Amino acid sequence: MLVNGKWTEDWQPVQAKDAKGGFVRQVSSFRNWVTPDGSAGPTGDGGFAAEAGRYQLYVALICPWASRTLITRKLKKLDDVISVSVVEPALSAQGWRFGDYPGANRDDLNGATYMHELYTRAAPTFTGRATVPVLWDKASKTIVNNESADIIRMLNSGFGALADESVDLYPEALRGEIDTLNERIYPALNNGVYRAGFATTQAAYEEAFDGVFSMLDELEARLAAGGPFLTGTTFTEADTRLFVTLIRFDAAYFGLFKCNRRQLADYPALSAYTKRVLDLPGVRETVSIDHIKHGYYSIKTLNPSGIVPLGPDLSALGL
Ligand SMILES: N[C@@H](CCC(=O)N[C@@H](CS)C(=O)NCC(=O)O)C(=O)O
Repeated sequence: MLVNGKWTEDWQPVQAKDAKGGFVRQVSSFRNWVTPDGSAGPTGDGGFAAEAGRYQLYVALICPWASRTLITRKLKKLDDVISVSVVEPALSAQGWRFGDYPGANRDDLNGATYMHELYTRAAPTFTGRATVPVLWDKASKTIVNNESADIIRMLNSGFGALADESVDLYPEALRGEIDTLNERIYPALNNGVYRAGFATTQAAYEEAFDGVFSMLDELEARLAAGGPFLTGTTFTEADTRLFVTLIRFDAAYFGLFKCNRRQLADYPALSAYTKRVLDLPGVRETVSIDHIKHGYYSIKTLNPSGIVPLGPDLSALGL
């Protein structure tokens, strides 16, 4: 991680634990918002007006949080408005790196080799982890925001007519229900798989594992009874946030993170739902099972040999 703007040690997956040995995710630190007129958003400072070509998303295709932003960019038809840069799937000793791995690219915009260089460009004495996603402002050469939950909201409504305004992923009438779903699904499932995978005690692992499968069981029942999406007929950000975890489940979390009571393939309603989301225009392009497998299985503390599994067979999803 970075300490006072200097890279200090080899990258480690877990740098913070709670009292019971549970994995604790770092809180995001850049919280400005792009708005149609550049006024300040719910947090941070103003000065980030929506403009075509002004912003770039830095992402990893292995990362579920970054993938939320990529899916939102596609669904809001912001491809020509916001550019994208993809890091290599394997975390290097200095964290995310730009390079020639297929599907990744070099950082033509800023000429950085590592993601952490962008953090120190934005904040020369930054202390913390250099995470993706990052929304970068080319005009003021700084990070607008590095919290995906914020970024998907600003891609939904901060770009006004530059985006497809007929698509609303956080509609007024469904906000209460979306917020409640997010607040339950994030700790139990989206982050729950990480808490299982990175637990350093048996008790922390078992607690996270139980939370993951109770939530999957609940969502299976919900989608079997209703649907086609979480809140009914409208696809919302709650679906984006659930999908990014489901699509990684059998390829990474079942094996590497020991979330192995059942596979996604054992849940008929959740499998059909995952395929439905994957088939929305543009979504499949945001998914790279190759990056997902290489990325997760490169985490040395969990997989010292670095061997990447050949399975599972994801042909039922068309992958
Ligand atoms: N709160 C952030 C979390 C992002 C996050 O944890 N990203 C991970 C990849 S999945 C990361 O970049 N980790 C690098 C590190 O921890 O050094 C968000 O949702 O945007």
